[in-house]
Amino acid sequence: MGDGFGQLLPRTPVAGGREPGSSSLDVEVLLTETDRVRLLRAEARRGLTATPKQLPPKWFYDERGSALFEAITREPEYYLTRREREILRAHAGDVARTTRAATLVELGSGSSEKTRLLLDALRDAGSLELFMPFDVCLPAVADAAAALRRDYPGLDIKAVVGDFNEHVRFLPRTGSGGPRLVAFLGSTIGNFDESERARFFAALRFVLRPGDWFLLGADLVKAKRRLDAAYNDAAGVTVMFNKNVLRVLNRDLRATFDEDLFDHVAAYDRERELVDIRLRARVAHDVKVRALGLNVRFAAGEEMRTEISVKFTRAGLERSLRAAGFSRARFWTDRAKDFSLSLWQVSQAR
Ligand code: AVJ
Repeated sequence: MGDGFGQLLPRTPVAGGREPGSSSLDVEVLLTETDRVRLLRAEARRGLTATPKQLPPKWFYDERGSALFEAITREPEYYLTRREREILRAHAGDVARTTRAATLVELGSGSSEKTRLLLDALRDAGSLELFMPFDVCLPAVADAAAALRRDYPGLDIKAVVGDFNEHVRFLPRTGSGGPRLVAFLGSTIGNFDESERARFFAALRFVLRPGDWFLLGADLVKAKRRLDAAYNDAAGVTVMFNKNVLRVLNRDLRATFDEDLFDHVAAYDRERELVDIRLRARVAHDVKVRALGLNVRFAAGEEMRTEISVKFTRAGLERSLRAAGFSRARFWTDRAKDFSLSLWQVSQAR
């Protein structure tokens, strides 16, 4: 991994070679391994000494966690990804023709698999020059970029490893200065609480210019039974995903978490319109976090929050995006109205 802020790693060799000059592939590391561990240390200390205990969800996503999340998206109960793909299949062409984007930035891109629908549409519209996948997980972005490079020769791909909360301000502009489209798909926005969400939209609005666009994938409020099932899949992949954060702490902070002493707990809270995801200690026990010199005491039944997954309504989304200075261009759902994809413009009146 990289070792300097903003360092440009050498071009990643791609199996099968590359045709010189056909396209370029770089991974820009805004969050180095050193930065990542420093941030993990600070956030783990804060979360494990707080009452109630909590850990931010971005720490699920090491290489194993990213793969486990991909596996969740294939589980029958986890409808989100399939619904979003249905909407993209139907409307990627509308997005491309409406925005005529020259740059596509994808925040929290992971495997960038659904993004191909957008890339295909933008390529057909003839406007796309640069694709920038942006994720906290270096292996995930590097692999995604390498795969895309093979399939989209001629497209510039600049992969960025960063924490999008902190690094949204580094959005690039192509030489031609054409419109930028920032895509934030998969309802990752659901991991933010109300104030984090407001801050994120405001920061994004601040870096966008008139003529730029924001495409948001957001899961919608629905029956509790379906939401509970989506976050408690029968195969137990979500359990492994949730507990993966403990492995990350064990490896990177030399902690002594025992996965078997915790249960996965996920339930939709109708009042707050979010799925609350936790790890509950089965018995009273202590965990050492050696890198922090910390002894963490868990009571029997004590719950530590590892994630929230907020569910949205159209009205709620419009309220928070308008408040941040966006105006709505389009709002789509799948046929079952489970999931939303919406396209926003920077408001002119400011
Ligand atoms: C990647 C944040 C959208 O909230 O549905 C899936 C993560 N957590 N199952 C979600 C997740 C448990 C997912 N997001």
